Amino acid sequence: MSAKHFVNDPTHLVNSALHSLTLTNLSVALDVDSKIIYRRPSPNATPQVSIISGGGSGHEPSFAGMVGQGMLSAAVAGTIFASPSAEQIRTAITSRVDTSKGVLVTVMNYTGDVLNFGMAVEKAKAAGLAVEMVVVGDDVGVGRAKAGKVGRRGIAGTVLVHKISGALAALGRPLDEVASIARLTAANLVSVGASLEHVHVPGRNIATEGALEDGEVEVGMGIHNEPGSERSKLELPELVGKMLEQLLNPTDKDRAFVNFKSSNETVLLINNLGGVSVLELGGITAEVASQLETKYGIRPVRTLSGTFMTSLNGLGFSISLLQVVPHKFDAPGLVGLLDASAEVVGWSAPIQTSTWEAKNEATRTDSSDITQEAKPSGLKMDASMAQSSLKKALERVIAAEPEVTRYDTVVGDGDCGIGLKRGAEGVLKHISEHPLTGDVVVDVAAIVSVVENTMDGTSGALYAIFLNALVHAFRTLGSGDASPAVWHKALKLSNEALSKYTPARPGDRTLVDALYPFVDVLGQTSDIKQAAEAARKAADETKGMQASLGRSVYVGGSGYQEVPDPGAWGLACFFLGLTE
Ligand SMILES: *[C@@H]1O[C@H](CO)[C@@H](O)[C@H](O)[C@H]1NC(C)=O
Ligand SMILES: *[C@@H]1O[C@H](CO)[C@@H](O)[C@H](O)[C@H]1NC(C)=O
Ligand SMILES: CC(=O)N[C@H]1CO[C@H](CO)[C@@H](O)[C@@H]1O
Repeated sequence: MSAKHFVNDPTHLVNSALHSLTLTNLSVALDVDSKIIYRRPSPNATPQVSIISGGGSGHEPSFAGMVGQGMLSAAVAGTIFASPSAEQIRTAITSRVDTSKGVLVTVMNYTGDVLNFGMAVEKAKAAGLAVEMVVVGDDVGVGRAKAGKVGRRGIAGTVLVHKISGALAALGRPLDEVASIARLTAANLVSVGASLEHVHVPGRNIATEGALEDGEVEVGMGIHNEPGSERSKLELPELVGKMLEQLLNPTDKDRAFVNFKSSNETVLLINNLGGVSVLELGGITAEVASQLETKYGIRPVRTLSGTFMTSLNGLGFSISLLQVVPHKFDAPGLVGLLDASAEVVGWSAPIQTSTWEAKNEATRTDSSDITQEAKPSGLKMDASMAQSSLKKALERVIAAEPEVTRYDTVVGDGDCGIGLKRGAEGVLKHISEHPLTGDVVVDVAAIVSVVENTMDGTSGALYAIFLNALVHAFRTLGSGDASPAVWHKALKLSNEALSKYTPARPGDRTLVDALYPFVDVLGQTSDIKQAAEAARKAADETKGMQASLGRSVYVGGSGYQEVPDPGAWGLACFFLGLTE
């Protein structure tokens, strides 16, 4: 359990979080004293049934984050994990929403919430308002026998009740219909959670009793650390298997709260309890979907995955399944109401009905890749001479591996030599199987893809960018003989291209220290021998240079004074090999 928080005063935390909703501007306002988030009145709004929900804080974005067009009209917040008072709720019902078409109060099945919301509803009714209350208990985590009088609790599936009833209310339907659709949704809904840890409430002492052991998962744990049905060490597939069994097994006398029929559509909601990475939630969603299909033949008509109802930063998730059933009101079906637009921060279901219904399963399988096939350029070099020079240069890089590795062990992480060797071996193999053609563009382009596939890390990317730029440069230089002057021009253009992607310049102790002098001297002398010698000298002079970029920056000590930069040295070896 992590007891580290940015805000440790729970009162300030709840109040400021509620305030934040008015900053992100959801056309909502905050009643500070009663901790109510409500939709701002708007003179042109058509009256609709108002929907109020709420409960303890710590479940964000439920409930305050669900207030806005298409969902809740107001949410009442208690302190963390504690019901709001009946007086706060009464204020919300009687004076923070439009009561002209009636009010639906939806609450989750917790003793304190049911009592306080119930008391407020009775008071409002006594005062003559049309109010209905719906209690949601979607959790199947604790079976009938064990739950006894406590009954089923409400968890993340409740959000679907809010969404569907909110959409019907937004269509202007009357209170009895809105309440009835909320009950219909709740009656066809099951959820179950699982967590790896209890959560810590900011400002409270850490309770160590009851903590889960490493690797243990509590199946059916509630959103306030309530115990579930069992604790065990389970891998995700087994865990999901167990959870789906609790949701779907029609012969489980202790559960089987909804009889899912194969003829009915199903909505799947995967909810993050607050502390699961988005990446892991994706992995969980995929596992759930796969088991639903293979074991139960269920392909959900909608799959929603995200953070809808948390338990603070709970390291867990819940699975909810809604059986889609028909209703008799003059409005879209449950799925249509689910898809209807809503302007609230807490609801995230960005996919539109038309996209879902298109069921587009097309993929791109076209494997032709224009970057792999270079067209001949007419820029020529002597193929057999180029082949033998390149072969020698690559062999020299391979031979230099122990030396480069030693330098990199002193000033880097030791992998530079191996990386260069892997690239050189790859190119060597390629040109022995596909000898150079003598067309500069075709030959360099062929090497680029080998380099891209064999070299990784920063230097792999630098070489790949440089060589791609070289192909491009040659292509712009027309046809004819690839003289040293043409090579110089192309190399110079490639240096410029490379410099757009790396700030490395001579003096920074990188491979650029060997590259620039080679290109410059080739331009001045048209003599590759002198150019290679200049690269060797410059690489040697990196001894003693302080690295401001690249591999050596993070390595301390004085090693940089004794050895050259391994990347520069490796490249110099290549140039020297060309001239052998
Ligand atoms: C809520 O809990 C009570 C017991 O407190 C139980 O009798 C009832 O069936 C539960 N309601 C729902 C909707 O699950
Ligand atoms: C789905 O289930 C309900 C009740 O279990 C049933 O009335 C309905 O006809 C079923 N089929 C469809 C397609 O909704
Ligand atoms: C942050 C932000 O956009 N706030 C705006 C919210 O809406 C009110 C009016 O409804 C503006 O005055 C705020 O600037």
